[in-house]
Amino acid sequence: MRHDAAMDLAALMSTMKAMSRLTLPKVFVSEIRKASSVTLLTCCGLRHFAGPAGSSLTSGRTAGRLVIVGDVHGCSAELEDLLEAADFHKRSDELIFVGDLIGKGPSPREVVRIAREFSAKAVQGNHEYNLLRWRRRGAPLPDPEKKIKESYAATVKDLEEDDWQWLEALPLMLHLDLPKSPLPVVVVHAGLVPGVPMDQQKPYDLVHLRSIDAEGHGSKLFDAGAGAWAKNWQGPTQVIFGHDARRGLQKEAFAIGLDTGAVYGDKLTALLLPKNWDKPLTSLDNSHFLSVKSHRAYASKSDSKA
Ligand SMILES: [Mn+2]
Repeated sequence: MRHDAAMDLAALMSTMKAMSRLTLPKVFVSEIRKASSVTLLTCCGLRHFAGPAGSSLTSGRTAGRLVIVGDVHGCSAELEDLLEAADFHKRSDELIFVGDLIGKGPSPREVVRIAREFSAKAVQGNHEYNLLRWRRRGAPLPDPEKKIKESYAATVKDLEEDDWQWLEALPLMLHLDLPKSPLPVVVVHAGLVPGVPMDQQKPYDLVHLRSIDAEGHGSKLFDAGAGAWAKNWQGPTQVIFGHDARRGLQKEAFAIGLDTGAVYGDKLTALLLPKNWDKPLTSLDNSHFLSVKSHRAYASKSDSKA
């Protein structure tokens, strides 16, 4: 019996090594390594080796976290780095994106594939919003008359029908399930206009807003009169958002901005929010934020304001 278990372990390690040599994204290999020994061994047909109790294979978080990721923009390598650095555990953690998963960057399909594989939730960013609107008009490709942006054309070619269906189903606003939170928490891509009821916020603002102008209206511009919308937002709903790489990480009284410019060669950032979080988000400390460095710049900040 002991001999069998040793043989099976050797076979398992060999399988793992073989899998590592495949061109699987490292996040999946990492996920496989973290899977419980029972699942791992069952899937390999090796049922009688239980694995060492309490090892890294069997220990999992009980409460779990919401891992909320800033603007990825097709940077799949950085997304894999981030999930690995977060020690993301598919069984207990939940993956959430603040939108702009695609657009500008190198691997939109890969990012959508990771999101779907991990059963992630997400809101639409301005890039998803605009692409979906463009696609709904039924414009053929290539489409010189409608002047679809070059990077959009590449993205449209890259995505498959299943990916489009997944994107089509994304909402503009997501209410997070945090049963112990004293205040509601929502995710939107860009922002909310102070003074406007939640259910009357305009879709355009939800995916484009950056600032509040001198008259108190929403603006997509960086330097409108009253500054960042998040500084002007008085709650009580707490908002997690992206879209504003120029301002980078924002930690305001009722709003947290997570776009740290991954596609521009800066960083990709996640908020690691325990599912049993029971305080205002202002109580989050640095340990709840995780960033990974981009491999390189895939776009120039001067290319576009979006
Ligand atoms: Mn955006």
